[in-house]
Amino acid sequence: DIRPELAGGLTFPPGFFFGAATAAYQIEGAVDADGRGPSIWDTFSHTPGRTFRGDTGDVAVEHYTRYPEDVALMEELGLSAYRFSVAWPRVLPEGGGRVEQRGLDFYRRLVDELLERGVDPWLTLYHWDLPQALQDRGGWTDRDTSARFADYAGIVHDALGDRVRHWSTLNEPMVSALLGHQSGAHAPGIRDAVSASRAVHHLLLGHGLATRVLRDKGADHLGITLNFTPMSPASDRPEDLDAARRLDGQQNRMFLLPVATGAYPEDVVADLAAAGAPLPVEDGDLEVIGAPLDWLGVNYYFEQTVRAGARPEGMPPTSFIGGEDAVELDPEGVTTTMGWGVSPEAFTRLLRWIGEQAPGLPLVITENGSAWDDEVSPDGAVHDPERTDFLLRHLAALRTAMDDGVDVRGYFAWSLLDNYEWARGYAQRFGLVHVDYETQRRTIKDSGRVYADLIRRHREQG
Ligand code: GBH
Repeated sequence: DIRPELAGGLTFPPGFFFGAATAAYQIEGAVDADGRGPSIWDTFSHTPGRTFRGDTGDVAVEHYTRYPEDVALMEELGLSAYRFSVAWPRVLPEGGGRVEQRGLDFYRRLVDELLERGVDPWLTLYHWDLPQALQDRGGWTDRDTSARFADYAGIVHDALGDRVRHWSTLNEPMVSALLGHQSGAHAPGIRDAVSASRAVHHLLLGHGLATRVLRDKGADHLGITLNFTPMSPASDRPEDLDAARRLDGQQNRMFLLPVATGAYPEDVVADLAAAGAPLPVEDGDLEVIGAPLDWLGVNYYFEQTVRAGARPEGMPPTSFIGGEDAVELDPEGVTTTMGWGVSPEAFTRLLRWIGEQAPGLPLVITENGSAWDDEVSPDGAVHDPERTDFLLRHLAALRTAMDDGVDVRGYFAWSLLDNYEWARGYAQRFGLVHVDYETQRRTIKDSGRVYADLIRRHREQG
């Protein structure tokens, strides 16, 4: 059910901002343009069997050349802000060493276009596209990659720091580390607990080292983006409670607590050590990782219920270290085409919890959205009542958390455009704007129009 009455009654405090988000490999295409080097996602997506139908980001939605049109769409939607990522292999095709000026120039053109149209750029340095040259030397399992990331951060800041104020180091290190190295569902497609736990720590260390570099260069609005999946036990049997504790530890607490408090949760440290995959922490690392931030990015999609027990045959491998004896239950009720449940109430609860864990740290919703089977109808529009419903209910849930005192500054919808949904390819459409993959034609969906109305009303009230 669409809820125009909900949209009408939904108001946000003055200063609150609305935007939309994307990521480089999901939209840019042009993988060989202007000296770009290969990333682990080029390698992975071109490896048979790794992605749905073998889909790759080679072409994606051609944002690399169509960015002026895409920025015009942002203006049409009335977005105040746009969250995008910089592709490391465009800037440093070999991961380090030689800087590719043409890669930096692309982002400079994009940012200038945004500023001209009154859209505030929010830059993410790493959204999963590690240069393949660094993977060849161990990637995130190698401690040196953290230092290489900090070098890269400094180079991008030198090029764009005069015009971009909001900086995020990493997008969802949980996914890079655990889907990349434990379940192998994402690039680099490794399935090894020791590699996974090393990747966790080296990503966070990379975040901390980059934070240091950016601070030295004067960055004053610096954050990180984490994904959160609230975990509940299927029952209050001790085994189920413990499974939920362990998975919550690795999904949520293992990333939030070190950046917010400078310490890993003790139970998680013990779980990983018991699994033979201890976090490779060295003296002083946590001080680096826990350096103060100006904001925390929160990505939320769904909640999960978990029970103890052997994973049934045919179930995808676990993303969790030592998680072979835990099973995620199928969601109840409506599911998106990703197979994900819809639970705005869990969003409210999550935000309250983060507010308690990280007091004083302003939050920004850096991603929230849903995938549905959208198509352009004969009237030329894209009718997506499910997405509108999802959007409005999550905004209302967010508003409830804010009423409870949680300090949230802005909201980015995932995503601006339909795009390359990683291992799920082009079959999953998350956009507020529909893309016809044959013609690259963009069509604002009904949900995009509802969002635009809400933003317009917010502006008029503010
Ligand atoms: C985000 O990831 C990404 O940042 C974005 O690029 C992507 O397009 C978007 O969401 C939509 O997928 O850990 O194996 O139990 C969302 C990542 C997916 C992380 C589900 C937690 C739980 C599965 N989330 N995942 S698992």
